[in-house]
Amino acid sequence: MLADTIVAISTPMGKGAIGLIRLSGLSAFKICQEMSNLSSFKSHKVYHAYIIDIDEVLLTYFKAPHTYTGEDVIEISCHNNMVVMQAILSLSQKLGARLAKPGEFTERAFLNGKLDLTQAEAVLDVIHAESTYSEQIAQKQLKGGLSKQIEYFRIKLLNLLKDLEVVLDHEDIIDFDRSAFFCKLKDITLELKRKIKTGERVNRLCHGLDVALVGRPNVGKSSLLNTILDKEKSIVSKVSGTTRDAVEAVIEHQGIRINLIDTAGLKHATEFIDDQHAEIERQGIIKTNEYIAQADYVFLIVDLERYDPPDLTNIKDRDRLILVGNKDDLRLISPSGVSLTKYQIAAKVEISVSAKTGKNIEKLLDICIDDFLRNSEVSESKFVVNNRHQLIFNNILLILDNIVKEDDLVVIAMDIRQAVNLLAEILGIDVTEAVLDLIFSDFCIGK
Ligand SMILES: Nc1nc2c(ncn2[C@@H]2O[C@H](COP(=O)(O)OP(=O)(O)OP(=O)(O)O)[C@@H](O)[C@H]2O)c(=O)[nH]1
Ligand SMILES: [Mg+2]
Repeated sequence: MLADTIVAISTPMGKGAIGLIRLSGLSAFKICQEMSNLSSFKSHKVYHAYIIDIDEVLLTYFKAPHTYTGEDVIEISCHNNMVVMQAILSLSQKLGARLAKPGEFTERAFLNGKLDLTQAEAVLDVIHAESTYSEQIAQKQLKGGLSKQIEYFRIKLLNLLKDLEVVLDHEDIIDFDRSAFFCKLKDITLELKRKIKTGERVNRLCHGLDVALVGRPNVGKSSLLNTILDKEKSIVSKVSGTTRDAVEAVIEHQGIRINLIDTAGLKHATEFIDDQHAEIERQGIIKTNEYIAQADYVFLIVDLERYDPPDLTNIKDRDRLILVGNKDDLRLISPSGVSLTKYQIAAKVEISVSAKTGKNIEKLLDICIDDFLRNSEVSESKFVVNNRHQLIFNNILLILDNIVKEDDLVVIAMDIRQAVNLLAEILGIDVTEAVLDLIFSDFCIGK
């Protein structure tokens, strides 16, 4: 247990029914005795009490070590009024507590071995989750989703190291079966790579899929965005070139966040009229091409009312391309109506929709999510690989991939040991204070 006792308001600022103040540390219990009318408490019980001269409250005492931080914890549920809460906070400080830094309760949980670093990060992910999916993944990570994977690979590498050390200790009598050893190492590396890739895709899904709506002017990109959102977010008009600046919007579909970007219509080079608007339009199209390059999926929208083929020069990656024929409601009644096949564009999937009637709009959104989840490892994953993990994993893979070039068994053993240590670093073993400060500073005060 750390020597000092910390205190913080754990609920957001503002008025509300209940506010929570939390104390953790050696003196939490004593401070609570001194500021309330109660003198004895049993652990994990809630008491009706008075904080003297301040408020009528509910007090919960959690005796170490079975607490969130691993230390004695007191939670005070009072009226959620800033005057009341500040008064309790000041009184706690007068009695010996100090104000907690952001994330300090969770940092203490980590330092006291209640959570490893991937689980502490998961606490932050739960707080910041912006979709049902990302919240669920964070909960799984909190239960040890990534920790178990790391442990699995650590044991595999340690077993390999053990084999190697036996050879090193008895080099004169045991022959080293180099090919069998490298075969095992290769299998572990491949399995690790697959898991990392899955975790990275899960991370992508947690942040949301980026979907760019692109196509010729007037095909109905903005109309489609508005229909998906069920509100008039983007300006729609008969005038070609209505959208110039990208319009971004976020939706949740099947519990997953989708970041939609409505873009400026792609004009052919010959269509630019050299007036003062041309430069603005060109800028808009440069931006559109940037969105195309970055998006997870590109909805290439074409017009089914009349044939108007787009220029595909900047859409090279067909694996991310979903061909969307819009204005399906007009296709058969318009004299110039066309079918989607006439466009002859090779895309991952093609679908006819109508922004006007809403036909197939749900299906369109299902397509990209189902495609992303098609890999069952992603849909069943219980862990996420964030940027910090990714950097460490890259170093591990660099070491494992290079071992094969090494002849000296002592160096090979050292390299495997280093990979094992790096795996431990993901869990927070032997990480520097600077790394911890960086992670916990993202937390809110009181967590
Ligand atoms: N009948 C019908 N009309 C549509 C549909 N989608 C869009 N429109 C019409 O097509 C015209 C152009 O729609 P917009 O959504 O502004 O097209 P856009 O692709 O965003 O155009 P720019 O921003 O100029 O590139 C408008 O008059 C819409 O009402 C549809 O599904 N059916
Ligand atoms: Mg538009």
